[in-house]
Amino acid sequence: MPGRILSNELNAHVDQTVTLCGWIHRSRNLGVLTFVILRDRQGMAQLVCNQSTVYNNESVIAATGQVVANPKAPGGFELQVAQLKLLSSPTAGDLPLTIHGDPASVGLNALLANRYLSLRYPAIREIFIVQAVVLKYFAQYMRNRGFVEIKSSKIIGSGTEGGTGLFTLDYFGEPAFLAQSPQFYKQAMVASGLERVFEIGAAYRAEKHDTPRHLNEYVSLDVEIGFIEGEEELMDLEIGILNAICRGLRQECSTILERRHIVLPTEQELHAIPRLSYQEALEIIERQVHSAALEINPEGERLLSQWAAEKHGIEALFVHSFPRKKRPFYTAFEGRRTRSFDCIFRGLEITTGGMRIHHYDTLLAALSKFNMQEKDVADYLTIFKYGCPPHGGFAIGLERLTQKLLNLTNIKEATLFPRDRNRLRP
Ligand code: AMO
Repeated sequence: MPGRILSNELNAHVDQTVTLCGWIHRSRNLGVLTFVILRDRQGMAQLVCNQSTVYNNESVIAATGQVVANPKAPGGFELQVAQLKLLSSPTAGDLPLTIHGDPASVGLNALLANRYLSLRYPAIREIFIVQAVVLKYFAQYMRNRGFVEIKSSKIIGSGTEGGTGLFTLDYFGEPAFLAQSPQFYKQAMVASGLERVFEIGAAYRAEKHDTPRHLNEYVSLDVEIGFIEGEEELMDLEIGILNAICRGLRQECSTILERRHIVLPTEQELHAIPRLSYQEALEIIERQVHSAALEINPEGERLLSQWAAEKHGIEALFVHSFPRKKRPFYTAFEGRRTRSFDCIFRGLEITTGGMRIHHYDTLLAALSKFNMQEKDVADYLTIFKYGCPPHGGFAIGLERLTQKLLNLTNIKEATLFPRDRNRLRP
C-alpha cells in the first residue's frame, strides 16, 4: 500500500498525507463527524471522518488523509481522513466477541471456541509476540554456543517416554505413533558426531485429563549435548537459556511486560535457583503440609516454589536425584538415584532432563528393569551398539514457560489453537 505507515508512526508524519490500514476497533458518531479507532499490528490510531456513518466494527479498511496533532487523541496525533476504503467487511452479523472490550470478562471456553476472533484482542495477541521472542532467544542462545538445530520426524514406530500417552496412527499397516518427544533422535544426533543439538518441535501426548497445565500437542524446546560430566552442567545451561530469554524479553517486550505488571527474574536471581534432591524436596513439602509427601504433585510444586521464593528470593528450583521408577528407562543412574532433574518455575514443572545411559549393556539391563523388551526399542539400541559419547539433555515446554513468564492461569492461553480432550477445532 503506497504511503502506508503504522499507527505508532503518526508523530513522524505531521502535516503529511499518509495511509493507515487495519481494523475498525470501534467508532463514535458525532453527527457530521465520526471518530474511528483503527487497530493495526502496532497499536491504535484515531481517525476523523467527515461522514456520519462508517463501517461496522472489525471491518478492514485503508484510510488516507493528513496527520494532525491533537492532544486529546490517543498518542497525541490523529488522521483527518480524506478517503476511506473498505477492504473487507464482516458478514457474520453480530460478532460473538467485542474486541474493544476486556477479554478478561470473557470465559476461556468462549475465547477458545471463537479463537479466530479472540486472537484479535491486543492483550491476547501479545502473548504470542512474547512467545516468539522466547523462541528467538532460545534459538539464538543455542546457536551462539555451537548447537545445531535439528528437525526430527514426528511420526514414529515406537514410544519414547513409556507406553502410555501415545497417539496411534492407522496408515502404515503396522503400529505407528505421534512422537511424545524427539528424545531418541536428539540422542542419535549427538552420537552422529554433531555432539550439540537443539530442536523446536511439536510433541504429542494423549493425556486423558483436561488440566490448566496439560495439552495434547505442545512445543518442546529440546537440548542434547555430548561429552559432559553431569547434570549440574545441564542445570547451568538451562539457567543460561532462561537468563537469555528474560533479557531478550526485557529488551523487546518492555511495554507488554509493564502493561501486564510482569517482573522477570534477574540474572542474579536465576543464579540463586536452589538445587534440591528429590528426598530433600519431599521433606520440605512434608514440613509445610505436616504429613508424609509421597510424590511431588502440582500442590507440592506450588509449595516448593513458595519455599524457594522465601529462602532464595526466586520462585524456582531444580529437583534432582529422582528415584529410578519416576524416570524413563534411558535415564542414567547411580545406585537408586537417577542423574536427572526437573526445573519448577513459579509453581509448575517447566523442564525435565538428565544424563542418559550411554552403554549398550547398561541399557539392556535397564530395559528388563522397566519390563520392556529389546524389540520395543530395537532401532534406538543400535545408537549404542555403534558407540556413543556420555551425554545428557533436557526439554522445556514452550507453553508452560510462556504461561509462567506471563502469569497466565491456564496453559491454553499460551497456545494459539490448543488441543485438549474436548477440543479439536478450530
Ligand atoms: P517430559 O515428558 O517431562 O520429558 O516433558 C518435558 C517438558 O515438556 C512439557 N510437557 C508438556 N507441556 C504441555 N502439555 C503436556 N502434556 C506436556 N508434557 C510435557 C513440560 C515438561 O517439563 N524427553 C524428556 C525430556 C528430556 O529428558 O530431555 C521429556 O519429554 O514442560
